[in-house]
Amino acid sequence: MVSYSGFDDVIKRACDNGQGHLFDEWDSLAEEEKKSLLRELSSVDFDLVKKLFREKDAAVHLEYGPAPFISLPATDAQREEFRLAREAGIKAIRGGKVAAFLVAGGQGSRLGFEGPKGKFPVGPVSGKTLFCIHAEKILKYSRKYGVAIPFLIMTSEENHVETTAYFKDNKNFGIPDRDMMIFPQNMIPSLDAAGNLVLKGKNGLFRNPDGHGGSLTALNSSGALKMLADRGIDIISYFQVDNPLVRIVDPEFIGFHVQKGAHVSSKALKKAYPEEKIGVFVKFENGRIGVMEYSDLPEDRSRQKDSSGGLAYSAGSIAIHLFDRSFVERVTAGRELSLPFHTARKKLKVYEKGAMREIEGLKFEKFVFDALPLTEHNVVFETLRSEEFAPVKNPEGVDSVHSARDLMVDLHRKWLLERGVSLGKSTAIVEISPLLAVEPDDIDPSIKVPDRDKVFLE
Ligand code: UD2
Repeated sequence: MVSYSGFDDVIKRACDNGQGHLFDEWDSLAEEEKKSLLRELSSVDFDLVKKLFREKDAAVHLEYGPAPFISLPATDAQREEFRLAREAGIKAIRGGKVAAFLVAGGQGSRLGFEGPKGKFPVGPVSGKTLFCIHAEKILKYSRKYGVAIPFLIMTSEENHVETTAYFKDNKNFGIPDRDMMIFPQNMIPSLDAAGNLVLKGKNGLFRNPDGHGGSLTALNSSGALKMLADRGIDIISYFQVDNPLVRIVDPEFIGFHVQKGAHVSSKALKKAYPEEKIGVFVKFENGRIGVMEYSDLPEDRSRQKDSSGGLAYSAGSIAIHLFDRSFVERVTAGRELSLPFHTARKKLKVYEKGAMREIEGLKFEKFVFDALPLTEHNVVFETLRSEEFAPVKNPEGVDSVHSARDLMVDLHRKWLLERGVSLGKSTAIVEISPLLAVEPDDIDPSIKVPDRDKVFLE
């Protein structure tokens, strides 16, 4: 067995747990490389690694059916209910009860883009990045409601430095430093098909971010929960980096959450077609609400019809949630939050026997929506796809940057028409800056749209 002063117990623990192969190249490592590998190994929880491998194919056994949800208002009585919810929501926002929380631990690799996905330019005319659009919306909400709204961002080891530098270089897009907090999530070892730890290079373990389910633990360990408690903030508005249409601070949604005393509230939209790559809201046999990821929903269920001929599992999750701070405190108190790990079988580029090679490997991630069944106080709230969902996932085609830009332009043109503003050229590509409007009411009806093919209103 190899030896290194101060780290022999780490080396022994790794070998005792069947990971001696990690030291195959030991003699060729420089001092710093040895130390770096040992430091990483010292933080590995070998019991967890064994459990991950043992339970890699574990499935949920609870029976479930479609979840109920609050539909878009269709009657006068429902419109009145929404009006009251809006009032309650505005009261909570103005009272300083809301913070925005962006999960941005993922990279833009699926888009063929190096670096944090938030740096991807998506503004159809302005070329503003996803990060910029999110930050400017938050600034606009702050100004509109006359209150500071903290902006929390979860990154991962892969993009923390670059994300932090990007916000610093851009002066947080106008958000004061005291209202910004950027913190990384945990990393978790990836394994080969036989359950062994693998190396990403000579001196580093192959690890991946622990999934957006790690965000609740990271809120706690980063000190963010404490900061929110100190500021009297009760509601954490959670959203993903890839959706430029997200209403980050939505008075009606927040109003229902508050009025119904919910611990977790989630937005849903009608699934466009059975194979659409979004999870669906379900109600488990124990009465709890959850999300079944699209890849876990059996095909017959994804196609199942309800009595009116629509999809039975129609309420799709677009990964927008409100978490009560005290709920997050409760579920993350003490031990590690016990959300299940989901296994993804992926090709990994690993360092093995002196060379880089591609292997079939296992990556493990927690999903934030697995926290929904940890409470019986949930609200699922329907929203309109055209007003709130333009995911940027692929370089081309469905859910691509092109479809997202088109959806932004469609919505902004609709807002102008709703306010009675003439569009100038009827075919104009119009983009409205978040600093001008986050909803149609923010638009001054006397605004003049220049007679051009491409217009950016700010
Ligand atoms: C997610 C949902 C899907 C649907 C869809 C809507 C899952 C498993 N699926 O699909 O049901 O709601 O979004 O667009 O969530 N992230 C981290 N750390 C991680 C992993 C992800 O911060 O370790 C962030 C990532 O930066 C992104 C978000 O989580 O903002 C979603 O990740 P994704 O793009 O992998 O999720 P996707 O598109 O498979």
